[in-house]
Amino acid sequence: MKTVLTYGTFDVLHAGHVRLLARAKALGDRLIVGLSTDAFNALKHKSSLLDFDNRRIVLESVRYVDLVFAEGNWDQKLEDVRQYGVDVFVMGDDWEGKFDFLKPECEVVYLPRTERISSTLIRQELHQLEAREG
Ligand code: C2G
Repeated sequence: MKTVLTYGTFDVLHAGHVRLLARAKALGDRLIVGLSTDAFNALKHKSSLLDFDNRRIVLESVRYVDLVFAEGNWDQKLEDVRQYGVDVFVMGDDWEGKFDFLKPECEVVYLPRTERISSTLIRQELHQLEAREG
């Protein structure tokens, strides 16, 4: 049973997220995801439109995802890797190199991000839509 692990905020789930999750799952037999809590997002200076429970329900519905747990801080990854018996750690390549400290514990894979889609873009579009429609 090859276990793959990834982390993220996964706000307003879009094709970029799903493609990351699909490619991550394809690297093993089960994919577990550390979902950033709202408090941790504040630490990441990242606000999300949807709160943790909403983001968790949506993420758990994705066919590639086998388990979702809370990511509450920057320092839990090593423990998570050990606790879940992780074989492969996956992140988008905007994180290239940032998690190489996990290499003694598991394979570390950075995958190309999907271009021209992001939660930030979606939010901008929403704001413009509101401005136009008033
Ligand atoms: N992603 C992608 N393509 C996009 C947008 C996101 O491949 N167009 C990937 C990111 O590279 C990341 C995952 O989807 O691997 C989740 O993206 P975010 O929700 O933005 O996650 P992030 O805020 O980067 O959180 O401790 C790690 C952090 O929790 C990562």
